Parts: sequence; C-alpha cells; structure tokens
Amino acid sequence: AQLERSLVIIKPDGYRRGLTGEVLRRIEAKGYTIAKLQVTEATRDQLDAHYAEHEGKPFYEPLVEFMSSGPIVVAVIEGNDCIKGFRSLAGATNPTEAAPGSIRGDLGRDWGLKVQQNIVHGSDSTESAEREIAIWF
Ligand code: YYY
Ligand code: MG
Repeated sequence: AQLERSLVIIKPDGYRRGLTGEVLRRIEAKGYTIAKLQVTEATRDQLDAHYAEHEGKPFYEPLVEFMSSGPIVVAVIEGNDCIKGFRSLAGATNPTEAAPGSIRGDLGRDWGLKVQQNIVHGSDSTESAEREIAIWF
C-alpha cells in the first residue's frame, strides 16, 4: 500500500444536481480523508491544463464548455492507494457502462449530448495527481 493524494472534481452536472454531499459522503465512507475542498468556477486556462492529454479529440471542446457551465467542487483526497480506489468508486467513464454501486453507475446516465456528463473526475496516476493539484490549489 502506498499513501497517495488524488485530485477529485465534482463536475457541473454533479454540483447542479445537488450530488456534492453524496459524492463526499462516499469518499468519507470509503475511509479517505478530504484534505482540501473548494467550490469554484474553472477558467479556460485551468481546463486546458487539466485536460491537456485530450486536446484535439472530438469531445474536447464540448468537454471544456461543459466544465465551464457552472460551479465545480475541487478536492484533494488522501489515503492508501486512493488514486485507484477513487477511480473504482467513480466507475467507468461511460455512465451507461459504469457498474451499479459506483458513483457514475448509480447516479449518471447518457443525456444524448456530445460529451459524457459523468459527475466526477479522479486523477489516473501519481504524476497526474500532483500535476492536477498544482492547477487547482
Ligand atoms: O478519466 P475519465 O474521466 O474516466 O475519462 P477520460 O478518458 O480521461 O476522459 C475525460 C472526460 O472526457 C470524461 O470524463 C468524459 C469525456 N469523454 C467523452 O465525453 N467521450 C469520450 N469518448 C471520452 C471522454
Ligand atoms: Mg482521465
């Protein structure tokens, strides 16, 4: 086991739908510590940096537009292997395919849009986590 930090974002759909408490509840119930937490509105520069790996993909502009569509909640969570652990809590990227029991599987669906509105973001590696934390905090 390795003590890690992960950057979690409750996306505008999650915030708008009043799911902030539900997502934070699941993080705490799992046993991870919420080390940092803020409600904010993402700037274009923050989103370009955060999603740099996806620039040029067909869903990129809809993704940035969606992520700019309202407040988001940004958190740093801590715990042993919490990067993989939170991604497991979040479930598969596509909410239709995400397993029941996961955040995306229980709370998300396909809304027929150009971008998958899937409630949460979680870092995918220790390198991504440290890079992302520096963007938002
Ligand atoms: O890490 P994760 O959020 O599960 O997926 P990524 O492949 O990093 O994609 C980031 C973000 O982009 C995803 O949460 C939804 C959106 N997206 C999409 O709308 N359509 C795709 N085919 C892939 C990703
Ligand atoms: Mg990702």
